[in-house]
Amino acid sequence: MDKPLTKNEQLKTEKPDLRGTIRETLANPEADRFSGDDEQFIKFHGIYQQDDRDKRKTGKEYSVMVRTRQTGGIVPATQYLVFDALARRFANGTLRVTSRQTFQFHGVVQRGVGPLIKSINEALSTTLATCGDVNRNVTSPTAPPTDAVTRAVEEDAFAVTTALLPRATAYHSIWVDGVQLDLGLGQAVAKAKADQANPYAPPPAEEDASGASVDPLYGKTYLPRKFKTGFAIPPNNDTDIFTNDLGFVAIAERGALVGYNLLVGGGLGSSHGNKQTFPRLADVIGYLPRADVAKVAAAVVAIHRDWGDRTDRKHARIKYVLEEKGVEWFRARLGEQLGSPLAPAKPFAFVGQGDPFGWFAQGDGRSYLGLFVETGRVKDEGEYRLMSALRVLAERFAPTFRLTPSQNLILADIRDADRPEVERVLREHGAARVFEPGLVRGRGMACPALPTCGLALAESERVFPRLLARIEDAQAEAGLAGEELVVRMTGCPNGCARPYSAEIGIIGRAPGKYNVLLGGNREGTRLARNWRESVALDDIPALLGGLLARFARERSPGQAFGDWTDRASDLWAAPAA
Ligand code: SRM
Ligand code: SF4
Repeated sequence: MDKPLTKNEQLKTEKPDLRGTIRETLANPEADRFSGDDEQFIKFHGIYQQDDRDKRKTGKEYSVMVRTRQTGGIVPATQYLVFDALARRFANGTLRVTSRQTFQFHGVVQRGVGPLIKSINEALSTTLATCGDVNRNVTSPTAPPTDAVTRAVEEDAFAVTTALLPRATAYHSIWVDGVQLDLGLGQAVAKAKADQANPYAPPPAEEDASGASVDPLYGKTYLPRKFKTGFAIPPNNDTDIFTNDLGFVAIAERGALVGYNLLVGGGLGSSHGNKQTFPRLADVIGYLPRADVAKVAAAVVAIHRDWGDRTDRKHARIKYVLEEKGVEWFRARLGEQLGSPLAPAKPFAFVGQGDPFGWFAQGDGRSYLGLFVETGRVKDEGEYRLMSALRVLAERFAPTFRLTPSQNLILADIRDADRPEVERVLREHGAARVFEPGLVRGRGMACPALPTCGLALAESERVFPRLLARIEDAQAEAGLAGEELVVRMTGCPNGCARPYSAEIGIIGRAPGKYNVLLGGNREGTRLARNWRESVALDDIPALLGGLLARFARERSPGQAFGDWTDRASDLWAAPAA
């Protein structure tokens, strides 16, 4: 007998416009939450219903998380100022830089969600399809486009964003047309609007014979599951391109972008104890000329739409289609979609990943500044007032904000002459730590986990800085101070801070207990594997300290920790326990 469709599939089939009763809930001053089916619909609009897990013992306190869309992490200063004001007015006073180059607002109260989303749209960003069974934010290298190849890749990232944006009309009628703008923000929003063209203007909806609006790519039931797209420019793999469902690796000839190698089938989410689920790196499918990038992106999405598993959400990502049907099968389906097969892939190689820190000349009388943002959280806390400092910098110097895929920040397009003043503002706000994090903290990532994430099994963001400091100490004791080490932590095996593509991955299993993964590499081309299971948080530094000391003694010249652990066969002799 055929397996039944998942509940989410039934919902999408019954109510393809994804409106539910969202508008009614917004209009009801008594409602403190979205409920029932609306909890699923709001995800397509970039919203997650959450509750503060620290307070559960005394009753659930609801709020929502809202995620924006920022292709390539680009945020104009005027738009940033609107986000800053919104975070302070309607959310918890912080902005979270995510591992996919977007901003998240946490703790948004019910009465604030309407004006917040309306203002984000008025400031020419959007929250449309930043969650849900659709293509999410398109990632792209973060350094400002100071050369022709980077500029061209950035353009293509926007072209693919537009090609893969759903054309659902509900979003705009609910959040943009149906909501009153918060008047206090009128001036800031007007400035943001005047500053740029709208990069996320929805493509026009199409109608079927009955006059109902249909989405030509997603149809009525969208995708079986989330879908993620990224771009990378070798030799830097800062977007961790092999972890995406769909990846484009730039191929340049004589300083010009000529096309892309296509990667399909990456994804990291898995569930403890469920062998049907696993992290996977993408396969290299072939080469396409630059002009075909949007067409090929839509064709890959269509294959996921038609072949992904709609009977089991844990098995519904395109990575399982690739794993089970194989690369040759995929190439043949893609050839059918496009009318001809792709050419063979061209050679490419990555040498590392990670963000630039400090000042860099753009070559046009302007500079960019790479800033370390601890666990991606832009906030004011005690003497450390990064949130206020960034507001002052946005107002005075109007830099372009570029969010990185490692949860850091680049301030670009700053006049060379303004460098000292920019530095002074940051130092005056107690934010000196943003300048030189070193190659352990600067490469580290942690997901939000508790108290906001409903899926967290253990802490992550809140314990990560202290844990990393202790790992740094252990590294120094082993005589390795200052060496690069990629450590990433998550509160569950979903993999939001990409621990499976780190040299050391630390993954929550239960409160205070973590699996430790080793063997990934800095290039992001090899997955880390489970080394020890259910280790107490406090025991992790000593466990890693022993390994680092051995690594310092035994490694070959220049060998990286991840490469050493991958090859030290005795480390893997005993089963993970
Ligand atoms: Fe994620 C679900 C946070 C990047 C795999 N992710 C969630 C939710 C929404 C929890 C939920 O469903 O209720 C988390 C919200 C927590 C909170 O309080 O903010 C959440 N994911 C994040 C962010 C904010 C982590 C971060 O440290 O920055 C990232 C937002 C990205 C963005 O701006 O779009 C984020 N999530 C990722 C990544 C990394 C990436 O895409 O590069 C992954 C692994 C790659 C992948 O998709 O396979 C990832 N998130 C997941 C999964 C597992 C999906 C799967 O195939 O099994 C879930 C759970 C789910 O979808 O059911 C999830
Ligand atoms: Fe939540 Fe797990 Fe993602 Fe962390 S990895 S944000 S705990 S879903």
